[in-house]
Amino acid sequence: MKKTALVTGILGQDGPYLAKLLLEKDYKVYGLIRRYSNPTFENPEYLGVHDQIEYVDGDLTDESSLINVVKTTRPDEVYNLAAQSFVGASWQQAKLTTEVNALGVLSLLNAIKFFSPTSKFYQASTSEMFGLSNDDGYQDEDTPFHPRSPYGISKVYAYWMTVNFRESYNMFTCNGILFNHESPLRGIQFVTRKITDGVAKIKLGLADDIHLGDLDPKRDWGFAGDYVEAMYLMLQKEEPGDYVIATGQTHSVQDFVEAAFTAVGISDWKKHVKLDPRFQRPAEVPHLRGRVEKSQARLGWKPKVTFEELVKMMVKADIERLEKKEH
Ligand code: F7E
Repeated sequence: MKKTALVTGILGQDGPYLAKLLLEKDYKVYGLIRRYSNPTFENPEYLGVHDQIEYVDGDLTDESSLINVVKTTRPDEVYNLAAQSFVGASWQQAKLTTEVNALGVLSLLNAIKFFSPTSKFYQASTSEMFGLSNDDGYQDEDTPFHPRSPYGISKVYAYWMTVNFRESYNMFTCNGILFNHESPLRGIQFVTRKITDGVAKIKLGLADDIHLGDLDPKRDWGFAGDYVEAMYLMLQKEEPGDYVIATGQTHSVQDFVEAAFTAVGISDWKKHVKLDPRFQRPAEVPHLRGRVEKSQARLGWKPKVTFEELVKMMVKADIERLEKKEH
């Protein structure tokens, strides 16, 4: 019998990468989608997995829809990747962010508990939960949380609810505490894609500059395609657990900018970058860097794509996209 997986957030960045991995392992993949008037399947199409996913209707803010989906699919594994995931928007839409990212997880866990209690559950937790907690400059599974945004706060709730269902009901639930992970499928409002799309446009003569909020924040950036493997590995373990997934290296936004301009042979990046207060956040997370000893030792997981390779991959994909559009 084929293994089955239900993936929420199937139209985002990670969903299609995870679906590709699971399909290669011969899973049947159900992808949860919200009722859009105009759904865009661009990301699953980009990875060539659109036709192999069975889409099911449901919304994290509607518990009855989740019950219906869990009851009818009874998946072996549930990967909850759906979220209002843009930190910057979470101040303006704090309640929506909480309803989707926090209460939505409670509803999904309840649906599993009552209608498919043996399903293994993966929760997309995040380094944004650490926020200001820097310890010795690294964060790991034991670092205390100090979230800095409504987004980070909503994810702390979901993290603990995931732990609590494990401890209270003996369910197989895991948190993957993923640090920033990027790819050509990254949404355009996130800083990496904003930069690579901007650099591609400047290179092709379609724009003059990129407006950014801040060049100083440091992030531990990895490749989304590598990170979905860690999600899968967590659910294959004998025992459930919580794992930090990161590269262990940190770079500033400015480092990313420089690398992206270098990738297209432009050395004078300062001419093209404007600081714009509209993109600053009310409270910033200054520095993130994950310590990955636990996931390397217990999952045997290691990132493969380096920072430089990631930047080049994204710039190249954006140039190709724009060239395709032009012709
Ligand atoms: O910002 C700074 C910004 O929006 C990165 C999400 O996947 O990763 C992501 O959250 C940094 C921040 O991602 C601009 O202030 C400067 O310090 O790409 P981002 P994020 O907020 O780190 C975590 C792990 C998640 O869980 C989230 O869902 O870049 N920054 N200037 C800017 N950021 C944006 N977006 N735009 C700017 O102009």
